[in-house]
Amino acid sequence: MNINERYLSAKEQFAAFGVDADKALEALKNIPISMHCWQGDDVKGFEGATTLSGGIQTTGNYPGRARNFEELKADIRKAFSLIPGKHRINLHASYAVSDTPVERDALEPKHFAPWVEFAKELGVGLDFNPTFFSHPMADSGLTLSSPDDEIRNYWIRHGKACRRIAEYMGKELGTTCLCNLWIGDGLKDVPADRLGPRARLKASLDEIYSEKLDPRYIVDSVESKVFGIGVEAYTVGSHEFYMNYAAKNNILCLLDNGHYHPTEVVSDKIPSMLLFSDKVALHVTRGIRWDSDHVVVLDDELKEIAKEIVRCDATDRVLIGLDYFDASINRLCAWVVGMRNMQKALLGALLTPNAFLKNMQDEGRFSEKMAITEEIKTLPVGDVWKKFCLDNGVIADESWFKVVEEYENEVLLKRN
Ligand code: RNT
Ligand code: ZN
Repeated sequence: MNINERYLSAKEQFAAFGVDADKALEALKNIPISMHCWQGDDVKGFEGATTLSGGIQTTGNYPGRARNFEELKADIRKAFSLIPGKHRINLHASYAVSDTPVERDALEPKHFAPWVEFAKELGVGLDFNPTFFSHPMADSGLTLSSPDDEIRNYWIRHGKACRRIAEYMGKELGTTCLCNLWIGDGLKDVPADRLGPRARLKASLDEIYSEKLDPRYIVDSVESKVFGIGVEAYTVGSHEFYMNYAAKNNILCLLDNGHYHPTEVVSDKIPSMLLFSDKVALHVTRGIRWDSDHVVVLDDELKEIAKEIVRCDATDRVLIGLDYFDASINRLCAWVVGMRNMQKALLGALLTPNAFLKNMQDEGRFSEKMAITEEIKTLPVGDVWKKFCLDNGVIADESWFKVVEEYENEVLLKRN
């Protein structure tokens, strides 16, 4: 049987549960995922940084890392050719394109004009992040919460500059740019003062967000964390801190599913957040022990996150982005695996008879709900996925890896 025939057979099996597979394919096409540029170069950026600091770390030295704008663009282009549908690119301020070094507090839209041009060429949107790490002014481990006025003010100016850049990107590309703020601020050992740094962070954020920008072009979010590498005892920007800050200031919370306690899940947070705010943003990742940034695989929590997005009828209210960095494997492979997995999880959710199962829950038919939930786990989602790839002009099966391999041999290995 070819892909189309298998699809027709799968479609019948889903129809038996009241699910329309054609509709699922149409819906999936309209869910953009923001692909993080930083997987392409181990979060190094274009400022000549040799090490990554600020509570995060990449490990591995797989050959072929993108060393500059041209190489990163080429790699992104190649990765997109293996990912079905139209997506977005997520940038960090450390990826400014300039012949001469620019201080982070002096960044301007013009330093991102080449990225905007690239996004236009690909027909994709851009998202943005100020970069509060890998910088001498962040060496103390404290930025927006620093007791040092000079340091704090430097980073406040950086935050402001980045919001203007995000607004510019949104305006140029005609699609709202998510400007997400994450800082690694924290302490290695148990603090003597937990309140002070948080009070300073709050005041810094108030200044950064005091400038009113056009909501058609920029939407702001803040990202919390439970702990980071080297800041194990205390993180200034904790979940409670930012959830309250976001609610009171009408900005978005960004939930990174590598940033919570191991049994605390983001899937369960999504419906709660959606009851209180119009939108919520995600960094989809995979935490393993102390690391929060492994490549996204199709595991149970990813499926559960996707189910909540779909069941809450919130595919346009949850802004999905990926966030991980693995330097021990082919970096394009890491992108393609993560992006395709996010899409597979969404497809699985779209093919789930959600209304039917919800009804059983409401009617207390829990045995039947369990029986059906378990049976539908083996329905042929893969056949529908292949049809999606075929319809969107990308390789449907695992042979996409051959393309990555070929690119590795012809391009990446020649970089060193
Ligand atoms: C770090 C945060 C943050 C970064 C990126 C590079 O723990 O998840 O989002 O990964 O901004
Ligand atoms: Zn993140």
